[in-house]
Amino acid sequence: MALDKNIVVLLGGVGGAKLAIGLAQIVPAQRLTFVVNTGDDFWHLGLRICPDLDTVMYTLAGLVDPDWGWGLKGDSVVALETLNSFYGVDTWFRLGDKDLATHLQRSRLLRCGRSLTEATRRLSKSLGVDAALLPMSDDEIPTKIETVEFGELGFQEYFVKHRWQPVLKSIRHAGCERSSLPSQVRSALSKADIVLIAPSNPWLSLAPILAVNGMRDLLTSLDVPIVAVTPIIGGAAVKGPTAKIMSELGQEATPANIAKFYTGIINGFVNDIQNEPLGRSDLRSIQVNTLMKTEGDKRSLAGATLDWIESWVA
Ligand code: FO1
Repeated sequence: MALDKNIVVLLGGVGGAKLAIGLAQIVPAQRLTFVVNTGDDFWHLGLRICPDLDTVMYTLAGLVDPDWGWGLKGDSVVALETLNSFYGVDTWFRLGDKDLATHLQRSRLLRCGRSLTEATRRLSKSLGVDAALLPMSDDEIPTKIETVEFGELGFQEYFVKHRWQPVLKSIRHAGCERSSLPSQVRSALSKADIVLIAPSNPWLSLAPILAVNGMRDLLTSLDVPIVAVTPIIGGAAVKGPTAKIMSELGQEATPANIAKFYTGIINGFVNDIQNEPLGRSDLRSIQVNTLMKTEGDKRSLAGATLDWIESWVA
């Protein structure tokens, strides 16, 4: 099963990390590259916070908090509570005491002139992550959400502070036109035998990756399977605002609309057994269980997806 194939996965945070750990259990680490959304990143309390990179890194390192799906298991928030009680700082974004070590070290490396790619390499190696973990860009490309109630919000203000309740009007990727792909992302994609798009939110997690200058052109130039996994199961998102955003953008939450989002990029689609068939003759698709509740589910989805893709060329 795909043991000799180079696999590149494009992904966001919690949903993407579930597929990532499934893949990491069956594919040799040197064959796996994860290209992670950094549109959610922000400077906060003087620190560079990269939630999706950290979620994937902690998940692969076996350190992630199993209840939240992000942050470190067994963490506390003494520093944050002290910041609030001593100095009255607003602590709407929960930064755990242990988690702070990652943000401090990353921020230190960035301030010393290291790129985010290099800082991420050092952090992930230190935590024993053998697969390559790459930010989508070394440039800051913050996702901005235009809302009905509050006008434009920074991503984490929208997602965490307002718990993704404001009605979304549009999304922009600030500075994407001046951005570039890290050479490591270019090189990994150029050598890829298979590209997977994880079941992350297409609008919030994948659109930022596709917005990096050169990414769409690079993907469309590849002559390999590029396969997306549905984040919509039975008309709803497993977690998070995918279905809500689709409705606010005037779209029904169907797998067909997810596949449509990736038009021109994907040549395969993993649909869920609970969904209606895609009904498209121009796109290969398979229906399997995509709900990843247990470690077995994550491994099974990764395995079924790779076996299916390999059967295309068999
Ligand atoms: N998500 C929350 O819902 N509330 C938080 O306070 C929060 C803090 C946080 C700190 C570090 C980190 O790496 C992630 C954190 N997340 C939090 C998750 C994260 O902001 C979102 O899940 C993603 O950005 C969306 O993929």
